[in-house]
Amino acid sequence: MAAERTLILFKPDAVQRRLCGRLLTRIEERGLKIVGLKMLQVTPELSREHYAEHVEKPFYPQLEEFITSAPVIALCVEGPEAIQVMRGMMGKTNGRESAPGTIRGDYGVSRQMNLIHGSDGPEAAAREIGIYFSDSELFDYDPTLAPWTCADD
Ligand code: IDP
Repeated sequence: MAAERTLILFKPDAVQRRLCGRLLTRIEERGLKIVGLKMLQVTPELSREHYAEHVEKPFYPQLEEFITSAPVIALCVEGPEAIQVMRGMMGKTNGRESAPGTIRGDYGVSRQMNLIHGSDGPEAAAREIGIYFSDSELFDYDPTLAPWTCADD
């Protein structure tokens, strides 16, 4: 199975609540590979670029206020079907509707402050990785654990 990349953000609530270590551990323990990672402050301009599809929606001003309220941690995560695997780990948008065992279902009850962003498809992943990472900030290295995490693929 070909490896796929996805853009993940640990949102300001995850940073403020000191949950980033737990979220990173979940991703690593699942067997996914971190190929890029950095902390940054999202600006209003970056927020509008990232959330272009939501800019006209009534909740956008609140979303921009939230996502710019503290730094985020951006990750590029790689693995077989990484986009869907991460969406499954994240759970539904609204923490109250998200199943126990998912990140949003285990750590939140908010629709807006839902801890984590993950690209929702291949086109979004390519676009979002390009927004947050330059080529030199993404790393190719030997996946030495791959025979132990996805040998049947
Ligand atoms: P997703 O993050 O689960 O893919 P999207 O619909 O793409 O969900 O929404 C982007 C982000 O906007 C959500 O993660 C959440 O933080 C925020 N959001 C979505 N819908 C609402 C809403 O109705 N009220 C407030 N914030 C919302």
